[in-house]
Amino acid sequence: MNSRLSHATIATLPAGTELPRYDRRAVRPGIVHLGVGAFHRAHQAAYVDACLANGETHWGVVGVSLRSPDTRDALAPQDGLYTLAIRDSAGERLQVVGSILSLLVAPEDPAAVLAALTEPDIRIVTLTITEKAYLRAADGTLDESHPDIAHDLANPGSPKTAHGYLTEALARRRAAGTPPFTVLCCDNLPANGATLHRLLIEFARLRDARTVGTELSRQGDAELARYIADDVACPSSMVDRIVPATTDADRARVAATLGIEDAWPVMTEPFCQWVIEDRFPAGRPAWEKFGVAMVEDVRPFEDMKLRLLNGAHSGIAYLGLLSGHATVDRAFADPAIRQFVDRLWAEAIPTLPQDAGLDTTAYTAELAERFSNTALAHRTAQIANDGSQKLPQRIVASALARLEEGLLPEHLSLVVAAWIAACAARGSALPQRHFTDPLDAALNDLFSRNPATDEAVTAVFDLAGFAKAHPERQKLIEFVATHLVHFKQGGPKLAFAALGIGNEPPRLGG
Ligand code: CS2
Repeated sequence: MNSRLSHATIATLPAGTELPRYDRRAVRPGIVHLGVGAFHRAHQAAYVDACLANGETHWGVVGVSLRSPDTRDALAPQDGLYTLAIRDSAGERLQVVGSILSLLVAPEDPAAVLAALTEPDIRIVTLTITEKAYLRAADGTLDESHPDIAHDLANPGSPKTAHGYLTEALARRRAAGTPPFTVLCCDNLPANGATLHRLLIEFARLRDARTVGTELSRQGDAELARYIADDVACPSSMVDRIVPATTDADRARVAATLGIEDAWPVMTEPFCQWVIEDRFPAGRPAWEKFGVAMVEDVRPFEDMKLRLLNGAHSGIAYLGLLSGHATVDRAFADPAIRQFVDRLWAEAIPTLPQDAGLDTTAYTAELAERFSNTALAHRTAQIANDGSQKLPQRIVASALARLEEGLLPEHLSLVVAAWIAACAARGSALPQRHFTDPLDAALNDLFSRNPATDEAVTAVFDLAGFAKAHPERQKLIEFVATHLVHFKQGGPKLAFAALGIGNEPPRLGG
């Protein structure tokens, strides 16, 4: 196979491959996306592709990687084109997406990223940078002690963090009299837009503090925090599409179908959902024409997704790993895990807004189907990454909500215990770096001291900031510690048995 997907070769693709239905040369950039990984390419970039095909040609995407050059290296020789492989038991549908017009690697050229962000035509900046890149301290505020924050405050013209880029770009736009862009967070954080807005304001306040009395402040750069608070819109959004990491086998299969090579096709499922708070003072694509729900309040949808989909995902990941299941569909086919997930949903559902018209029955039925998609091979180890950043909004929030109402969080708390057990199992039952977490060094240090179980759970809660200062914190710690003892003594089997899961059904008759 010598030929590669690109403008020059796209016409040679076999019939049945969906191609961009617009002239890419006529498309102008209107969106900068930070974090141009597989999820962005399966989700927002696909929605934008539909807008472009509908004639809204001024919303092309400039993709920015904040860390690694890998996506740019794969896509630049392909003129930004890539294949989306939409997979389920019925087979695989291939769609070539053309909405990413150019790719930048921030560490290689921060000035180019800032130049893109200050272009007046850029009216929206979307982000999928993963939970940990928001650099929140254990209490949820901006982690001022993080070296990258210190770096960005000292070097505003060559930042490393999303906060540094956005704030500097907004300062430059303000100075140039260019209206601000709208910042659209697409990560799985609770109230993601409001959370990012708050972090940006905190970061800008630190910047302001450094410029007081200097030439910059005389030029009006001070009070950037107030400008961001008053003039920059950060709507929230709920994004949903399952995107397993692409494997070499996926690459080979897609190349065999296309007849040419794509260095980085993206695997995904047919399901796709986007719910966006409709607050775009600088304009937006007509997303509502392409299945996006533009709403006033995203919160109910966000909570339902984080607590039912992502919460179950984390449960399946850690319990799956501890039970020897490498993929979500295999874990979900395990009767004990399946029963556990049903009970987890039953625990989480009463914590969701009751007056928002959410149909949790239909939602969980659809989730069960999605988790059973054997064509995805979504690895449990992939979801297991960064649990300390994910569990607060997926599991701990619902557990605390139940405790506040005097209800038990027996199944929710088991997911936290399974996370701790899976972290501790690395290096013995699981490979050392089977999955990673920003807290790995601290966790390994803790485990090596062999603390008593309740001490270990308390220390983990402290490190991860779980239930910080919450009145029900101690109760939750006790639930988690009880489960963790079971994991230690008899693995998931005993932990399930203590909840009455996995017991042989009583025999009827003789
Ligand atoms: C998963 C999510 O990796 C994970 O933690 O739970 O990436 C999940 O697949 C997406 O949020 C689905 O929209």
